[in-house]
Amino acid sequence: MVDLHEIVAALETGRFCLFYQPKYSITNAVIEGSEALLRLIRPDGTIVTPNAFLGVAAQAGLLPAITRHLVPLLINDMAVLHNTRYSPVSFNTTAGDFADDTLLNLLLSELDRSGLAPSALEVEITESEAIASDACVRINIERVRSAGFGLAMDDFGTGYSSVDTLSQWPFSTIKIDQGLVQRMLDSEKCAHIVRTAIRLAHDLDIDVVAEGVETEAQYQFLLQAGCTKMQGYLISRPLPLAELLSHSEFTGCSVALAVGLIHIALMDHVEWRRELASFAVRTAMLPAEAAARRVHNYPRVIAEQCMAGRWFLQEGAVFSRLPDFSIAATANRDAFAVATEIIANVRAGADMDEINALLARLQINSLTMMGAMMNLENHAFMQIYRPYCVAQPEAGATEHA
Ligand code: G
Ligand code: MN
Repeated sequence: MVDLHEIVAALETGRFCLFYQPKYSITNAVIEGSEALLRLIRPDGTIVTPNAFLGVAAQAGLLPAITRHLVPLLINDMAVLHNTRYSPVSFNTTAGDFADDTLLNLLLSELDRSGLAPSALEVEITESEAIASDACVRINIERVRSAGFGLAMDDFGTGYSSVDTLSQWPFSTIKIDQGLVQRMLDSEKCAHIVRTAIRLAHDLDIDVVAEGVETEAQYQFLLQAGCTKMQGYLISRPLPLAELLSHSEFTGCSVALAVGLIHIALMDHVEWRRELASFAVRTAMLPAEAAARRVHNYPRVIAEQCMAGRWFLQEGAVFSRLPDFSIAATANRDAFAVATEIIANVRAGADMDEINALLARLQINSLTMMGAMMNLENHAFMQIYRPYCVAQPEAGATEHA
């Protein structure tokens, strides 16, 4: 362990430094960004990780001093990483670092001095104490976002990094705690929690990063659950800056495909259809001339704004040569066209029979869309699992040189 004397000495002699761990985009199959991680280098060259000293430093009230000490190092490194695949860089803070505006102002002035854009930096916040309700913290954290920095909730699922904090602060990313990731294949409960966290992020339209991914099996799970980014020893350990830059292209994962996003899009569609049907039935029961028929709280009806619609235009475009892709995209647009018709008819005073006929048409489009998406999912599974069959001979098979 590290004692207080050594921590103070490290601050004075500049023996704290930052290592960088790459983040991997599961959907784009490339490294996208990195996380800066604190390390203490002892005079004999041994590297000490934060769990050996953060407890002592926190008790002595030294965390804000350490965070501030790191900012100039961070910004210098960020200038080196600028325009590489390791940018944007995430920087770890605690909610306590934002009890006043010292850190925020330091980040802003150092960044300004460097000429880097705020979007090159993501501030990660761990909530180790329940200070989410502190007004100063809230104001400073809102300023982090309005300044243009990314804002990530670290260790989602543990401690005070809770769903309630997520509802109150303007996070742009959640990072799923590595403990959950490491238990998810052995515990059905953890698996549900991880899958739900991923869906929650998609529903809130924010990024989701799984931390501590160590095995190909964990990667497979995350890929299929619709997780978009990950970090962990499977990709790379945290590395000193120079080693990071000479780090060769990562080739560990079998295939990266946007298959998990098909599932997310299907869930989104089912929910959208339910909302629309519920709205249509409830409203069609009102008198034809009721003013409530014309209030503007309709479910969204723009095909390109739903998750499937966005998937067709973005990650799913790799499937565009398959017939099921156009079947699904057309049926999705048709479903939205019927939805628009339903809303117009409800406004115009349509009765239950007319609405039921339209809902039946909507259902045909929905089922066509979902069936074609499921075919694309099966196709993706074949692409995912084929490399394993080719690469791994059956048990007992002998190989001859
Ligand atoms: O608090 P946070 O979740 O940012 O923790 C990051 C720490 O986890 C770092 O100190 C890093 O060294 C460690 N770490 C990063 N990737 C892995 C991993 O795949 N497995 C384990 N066990 N630890 C990891
Ligand atoms: Mn972190």
